[in-house]
Amino acid sequence: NAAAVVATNVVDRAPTAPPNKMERVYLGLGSNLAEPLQQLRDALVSIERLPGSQLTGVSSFYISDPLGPPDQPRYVNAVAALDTRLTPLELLDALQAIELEQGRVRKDQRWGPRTRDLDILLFGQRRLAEERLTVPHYHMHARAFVLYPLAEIAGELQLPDGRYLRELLADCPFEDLERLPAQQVTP
Ligand code: ROI
Repeated sequence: NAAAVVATNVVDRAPTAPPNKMERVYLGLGSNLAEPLQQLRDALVSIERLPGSQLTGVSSFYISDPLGPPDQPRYVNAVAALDTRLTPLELLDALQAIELEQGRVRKDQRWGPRTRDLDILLFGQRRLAEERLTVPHYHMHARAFVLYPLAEIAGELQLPDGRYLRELLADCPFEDLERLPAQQVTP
């Protein structure tokens, strides 16, 4: 259980330590196996329950052609906004636990199909280059299935490198994307 794992880490901090400040995080969600729509809905319910965190926005869901090997199903993609006091690595641990909740198996094939993929796209205005985590996500700048849903919930966004989301969108055609009607996300 992801929330329990993170809750333990949070409790382990010295009781006198001040809480981390809230930061706005954007998450990319993707799935192309085992009922992708339901995968995303379930992942959002788990994300909503993360300790020290509040889910503040979810984009529409989009159907997208696979980037990578074409012999795989189309994806469902979405972007969520999360306000969190978790550190980047605490959040990464929690997201990886949520990926595994439904039994995700990490496939050998690079860029192969996945049941549930949760990426940290942006973490406040931070730039991180750690072994386990690169932020901003290194492929987000040119992927329609990231940028268009992101624009729905954060149209005015400016990236840590100073570029505006709307500039990236201008160079990124809305091709191969199909926006689905608004989703109901309930536990
Ligand atoms: N392609 C699409 N359309 N959506 C994804 O979320 C996605 N995720 C991936 C790869 C395999 C690169 N391709 C994708 O990890």
